[in-house]
Amino acid sequence: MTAREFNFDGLVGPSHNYAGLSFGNVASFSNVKSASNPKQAALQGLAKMRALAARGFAQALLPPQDRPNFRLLRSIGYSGSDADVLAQAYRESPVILACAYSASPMWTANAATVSPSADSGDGRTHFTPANLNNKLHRAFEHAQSARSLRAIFADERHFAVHDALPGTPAFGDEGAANHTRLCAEHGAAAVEMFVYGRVEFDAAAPAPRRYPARQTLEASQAVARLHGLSAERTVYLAQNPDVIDQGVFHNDVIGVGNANVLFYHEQAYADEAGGLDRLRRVMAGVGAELDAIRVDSKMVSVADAVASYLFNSQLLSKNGGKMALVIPQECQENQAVARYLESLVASGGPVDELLHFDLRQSMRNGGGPACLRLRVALTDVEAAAMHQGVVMTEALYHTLVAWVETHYRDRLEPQDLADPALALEVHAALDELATILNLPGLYDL
Ligand code: SUG
Repeated sequence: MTAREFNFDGLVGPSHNYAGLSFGNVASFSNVKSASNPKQAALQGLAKMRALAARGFAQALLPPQDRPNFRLLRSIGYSGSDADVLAQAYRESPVILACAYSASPMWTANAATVSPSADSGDGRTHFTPANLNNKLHRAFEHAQSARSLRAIFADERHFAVHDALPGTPAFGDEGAANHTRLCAEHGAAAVEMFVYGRVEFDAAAPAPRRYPARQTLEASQAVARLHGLSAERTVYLAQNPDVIDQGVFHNDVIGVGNANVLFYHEQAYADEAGGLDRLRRVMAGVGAELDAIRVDSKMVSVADAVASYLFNSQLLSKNGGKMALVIPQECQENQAVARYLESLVASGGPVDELLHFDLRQSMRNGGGPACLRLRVALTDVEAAAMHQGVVMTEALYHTLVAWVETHYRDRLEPQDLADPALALEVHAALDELATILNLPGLYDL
């Protein structure tokens, strides 16, 4: 069966801000409380979507989420009118107000784990929204993620959207950021590779000391079970805890896979040789041969990988068999990484083109090109069965640019989150967006 990989990019929401909420994510911590520019952030994301769609890659979007989360604020005791709730929360716990306002659903690699129909037990595409329970500001995303995915992938003959795993540390789940498919081509059965940072019920398993491991083995196994994956085609690899402690809070900060290619840093996994060996053997079972592009520390240090987001790139299959690497412009500003990329393209290997984008607004919160997209491989029949209003076209791009220009601020500072007008602006923007995307029941506004 042939299939195309759709990238569902997160449309950046109107309250994109820098609140330093993600301990273990170096960029988020370094830019705490600086002014953000939501308008520019949304336009940067849209420019990437438009350019990739124009190149013929299958491109769609996932909508932003309603903010602030008044349910969260009221559930912890703030009361009165919406304006009262905002004023009290800002006075007493501005960081919790920032959590309620975070536009973090823009990083849709964390929205869910996806298993296409070629891999799943019942021949449907399965989605498990990630509970993201390691961080308060992300732990309530899954409700709207499930709602959005169910609205887009409503046809139950083709799609199954599960509930998120229980929101408890044993099942810490960060979605597709720690998951990749390795296969001969997108429509073929694949090896699904899950990377975890710790094991809840094995105290002897490797775990980081300084920063949290957000993904557990138990969560990855539960997702594989829910999706009906075959045990022979599923591989679980432990992340190297030392790189988590250097700011690699998701595996997609240090490795990316596409088709039969795994592009990764030598320090990414706790047991590199054993892991690759297992992948090679299991991939042989699906008729695919692993093409491992290994970057060693002498070429690019872990610090340079984290600063440039070299591995948070998108590897996209082009017609003709070669791949393009979608990178943030920070990769070209880092000398070691820029030098490495030149050699990569010149090597005659699978990557023959670099596509770079200015995603600075997202990067300042630790979100590169790969964080901004959720991959969903779909057959033509499945692609026709999903909701079409979210597929990126030139017309939708222009409509959304006009919508952003109308509704988004170009500067947001921490104190602006207390302004009741901002909440009304977000509501008005999302109300109109639901109409633009032809998803009338999308929000419970
Ligand atoms: O979860 N940053 C996000 C970045 C997510 C990147 N995603 C992937 N690697 N797939 C996170 O750490 C920062 C929010 C703030 O500090 O305001 C934040 O949530």
